[in-house]
Amino acid sequence: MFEKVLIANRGEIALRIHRACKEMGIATVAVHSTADADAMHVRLADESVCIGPPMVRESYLNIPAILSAASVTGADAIHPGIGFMAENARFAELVQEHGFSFIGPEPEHIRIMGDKVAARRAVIEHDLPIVPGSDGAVPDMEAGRALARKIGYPVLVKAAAGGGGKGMKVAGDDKGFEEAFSLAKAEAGAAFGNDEVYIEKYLDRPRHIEIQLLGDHHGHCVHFGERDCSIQRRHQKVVEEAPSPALNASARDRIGRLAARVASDIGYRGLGTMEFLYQDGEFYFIEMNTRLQVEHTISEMITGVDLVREQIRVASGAPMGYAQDDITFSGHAIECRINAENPATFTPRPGKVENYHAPGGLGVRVDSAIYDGYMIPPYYDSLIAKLVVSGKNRNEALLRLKRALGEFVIGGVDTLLPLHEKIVAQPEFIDGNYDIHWLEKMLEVEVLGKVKDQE
Ligand code: MV4
Repeated sequence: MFEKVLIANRGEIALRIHRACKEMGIATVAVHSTADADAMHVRLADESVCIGPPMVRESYLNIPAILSAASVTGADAIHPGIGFMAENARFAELVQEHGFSFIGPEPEHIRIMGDKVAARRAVIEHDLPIVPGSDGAVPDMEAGRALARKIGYPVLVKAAAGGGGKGMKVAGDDKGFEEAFSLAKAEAGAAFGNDEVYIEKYLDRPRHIEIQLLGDHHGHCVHFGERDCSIQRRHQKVVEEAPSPALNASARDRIGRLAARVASDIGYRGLGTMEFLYQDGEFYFIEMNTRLQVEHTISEMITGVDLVREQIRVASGAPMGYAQDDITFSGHAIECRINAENPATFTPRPGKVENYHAPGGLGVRVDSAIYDGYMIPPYYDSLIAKLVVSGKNRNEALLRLKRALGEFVIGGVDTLLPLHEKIVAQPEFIDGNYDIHWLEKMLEVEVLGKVKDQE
């Protein structure tokens, strides 16, 4: 097992990883920018190294500075956390070439899954259901249009280097296709320096359901069930829950085992998540994330497994030591992402936190690195806390969520807390009856209501 881990991240996720390390008897090294000198992840770590100025290019994305910090502190492994270096295959390679363990998958798997065309090809060979679409990248407009007709409109043109919705355009007919194809290609080229695009049949009202996976270095893969991440705005998740209100135990078991089998077939190691769209009772693979995810917490609450601990264990080469049937599911969990943003416009609102009071009690977990008097810097992600509730069943989790939101006080800055209070009061949310467009529609109706009030 590792003796010292360098955590190449900040905020609540750096703290989350630090906590797992401490419980495993592993010393931690924090890295930080000059803007984060007073951050909680720096205070709690055993050692810390300043790696550069506030801008992420010069600090949290500064590979030589991070590797030097690992070297001077004598760390034997690097955990990339979420974002920043987590899905950078070249970083993973460099970490290994410098003699450290990378707490994540093999660089090869990061590379394959980062290319959405290669990802589709990799899983289709192993009989995972995918959205009907092109076999590979679409070479030109004519080939694309012919294929779009064959698949049947509407279709989506997606960037091979994409994910997160960038360079994605819907086409409803031949004329729309020409525009969508050129726009998607131009956007992809500008955003990723790679203008390869592919085509999929457009699903109009799916749910986003993802399967949490873990593979060890001995060919063994298991799943930890699904998370429903349909409640999002502009590709930013806002609320996640596990299990999905849309699945029954047999559907869960079927897709979970299938995903774990495919992960094992491709030799996947570490934590990973397969994303599916789910519509009319069918699953369609879209992408795989090769990292720990923000919403891993809800899978932990319904399985009782510390996923970060397991991720570190398998990265050290330890065999998993348990089988799929040893993972049992009980109860229900919901996570609310609390961002320091205006709850109507979603504009980031950095500033000083005042009157901070976190909720507590049975079934309530808050993962956060903020504290009373903390200055939220303007340079980084606006996620400042995750409120995670669990209960014996969905109704109990919902009641706890309402109660906990009522207790939560974060003064001095705008946060999404008022938005979450609105969401939990919506009948469709209470009934679990929502798809990926539901939150954006709810917000539209609200704005229209306000305009009417002014008239
Ligand atoms: C789709 C889709 C409908 N049909 N693919 C958005 C980002 C990327 N991860 C995949 N995305 C989508 N792919 C087909 N064939 C709709 C979306 C989509 C979406 C997916 C998951 C969660 C939120 C979303 C919001 C808008 C669109």
